Amino acid sequence: MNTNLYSQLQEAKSKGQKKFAVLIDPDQMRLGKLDTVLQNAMDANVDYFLIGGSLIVNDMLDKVLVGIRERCDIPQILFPGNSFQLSNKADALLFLSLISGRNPELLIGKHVITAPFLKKSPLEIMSTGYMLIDGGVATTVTYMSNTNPIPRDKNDIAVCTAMAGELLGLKMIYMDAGSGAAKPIPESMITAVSSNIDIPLIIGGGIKTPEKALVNVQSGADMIVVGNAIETDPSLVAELSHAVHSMNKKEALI
Ligand code: 1GP
Repeated sequence: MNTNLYSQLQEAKSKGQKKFAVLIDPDQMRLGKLDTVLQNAMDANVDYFLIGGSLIVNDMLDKVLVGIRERCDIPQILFPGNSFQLSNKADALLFLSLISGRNPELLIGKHVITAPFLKKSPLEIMSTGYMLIDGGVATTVTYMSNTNPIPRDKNDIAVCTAMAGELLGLKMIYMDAGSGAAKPIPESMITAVSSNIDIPLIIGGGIKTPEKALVNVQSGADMIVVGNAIETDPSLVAELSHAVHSMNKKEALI
């Protein structure tokens, strides 16, 4: 098990290096397609797999984690949609507090329930301030969380929310327009938030092109997450990963 992913992320951030993660929803990903995605991810030097979904309706979680582990060494980070999506077969867990919402269950309630399991677990726990941003359509996560996303033109609310998360001691901020968002998070909001916090900033939701992935890291994102677009077209992994990592090459040349 890999137990120092957070220090790797902090070090990468301090050097201006960008990370690319592929989101695998165990429900959506048929094992046949998983093979293609894994091979493409290894070929393209993908940094992490995020494993999770808002609504896992079958028991594929452990099967997918073991299937990935058998085939490759890319670290697996759980991105749980609820407190049942836990497994010690992953490397780490995004311990999410939904700080854009005002649903106490997702701010602290579920955390109390899962704490005894996590305290004993070998998973690396990464406490993360999770912020939903309006992505132009009602996404599963908005409905399931029973919260309102931050309006996409309210950069000041996003900045203050992220700053509060950092001051509360959360280790990362994940701004998400929701899986399958029609509109990804605007660059101006990414710039505003990233220039006001010192912890790693993850950006996801509705990113479909290498161009948008690149402009997001140029705007200050430290990690880009893509799910849907890769489920639809697994060959996109290479271009997306290359776009995110192209910033690292530029940094190295300076
Ligand atoms: C969703 O940020 C992730 O939580 C990824 O979104 O599936 O739209 O790429 P997509």
